[in-house]
Amino acid sequence: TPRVFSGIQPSGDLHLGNYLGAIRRFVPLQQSHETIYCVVDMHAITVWQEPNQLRRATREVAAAFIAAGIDPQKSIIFNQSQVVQHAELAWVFNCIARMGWMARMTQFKDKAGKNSENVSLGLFAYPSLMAADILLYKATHVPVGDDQKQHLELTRDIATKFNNDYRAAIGAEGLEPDFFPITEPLIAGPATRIMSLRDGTKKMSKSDPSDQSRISLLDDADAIAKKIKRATTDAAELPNAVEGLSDRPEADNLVGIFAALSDQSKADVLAEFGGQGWGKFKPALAELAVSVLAPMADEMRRLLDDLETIDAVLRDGAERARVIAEDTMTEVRRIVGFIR
Ligand code: AQP
Repeated sequence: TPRVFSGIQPSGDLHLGNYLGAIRRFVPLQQSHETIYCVVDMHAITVWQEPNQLRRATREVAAAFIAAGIDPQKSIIFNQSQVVQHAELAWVFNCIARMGWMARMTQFKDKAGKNSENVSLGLFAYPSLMAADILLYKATHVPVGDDQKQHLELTRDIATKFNNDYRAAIGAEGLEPDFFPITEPLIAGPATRIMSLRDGTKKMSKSDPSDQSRISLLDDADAIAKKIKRATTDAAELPNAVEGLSDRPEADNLVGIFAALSDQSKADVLAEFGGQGWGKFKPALAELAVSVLAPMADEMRRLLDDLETIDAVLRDGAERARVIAEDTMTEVRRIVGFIR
């Protein structure tokens, strides 16, 4: 059966980009795939996280999954650190991946900035842990936003090199020669890369210091409306066709958000709003965003009122994940030559 894995870091306030680029797309996959959705807390600590904040954010991501429509019975929902096999496989992959591959990762370069001597070793090794997350479950498909495309390619490189390096051992153990699958990214739709509301050339991000740059999933209706009203735009009217968005990143972003939230194409949105000014479009976008996000925020708050239930979902998910993870690790230990 095709199996889907994806993860979200509990590294700050979840935002509209995380929702449209990832979480929302997780929901329909439950019908066609076996689905595993992970709160990747071990990834989050690659940059400093205050422990209480990490706990809060971990439960918040789990609540967002459920509020968005992920069924904890049908899907496996858990936090990464409860399944120690992630760390174990990541170590093996640290010994498969090459320094040069890691050094080419644009997310590392962006996050490390000029000061790469003083970032954690974990931040450098991040994609190797991500490959372990995915391949531990032999996932065939990974729904992610566009920013994760390069990390997915690295996951494929790691799987290929592992399968090649250990070809003889894999055969000797009587296992499939394509031991790890070559995972396909699922990156599609009008919202693969939502941009900052303040700067149409920067992606909307949890770690942007400006709260005005993002719509958080727990923002109230008032905050959402204000942020959209203040969003940076040019002065021109909305174009009549998609081509007219090509060198207007802020306009392109807001039209893309409208399209994604209303399940339409950008062309459909422009058929309705082309030729009109921002004074018409922004209130309509705010109303639409509130109509989608407010019920979800209410449900998240309700779930976060009962931490025991959230923690039980994570614990139950971890138990189910561990069964699959341990099967894979048992084979990996044999392949690599670790004695048990
Ligand atoms: N702006 C975005 N547009 C579309 N998709 C996005 N994703 C993130 N930002 C956007 C997708 O959300 C999923 C979870 O991402 P993550 O938790 O691994 O964090 P990230 O990709 O590093 O981005 P963030 O949210 O900005 O976090 P920080 O600031 O902590 O790095 C992924 O599928 C991602 O593609």
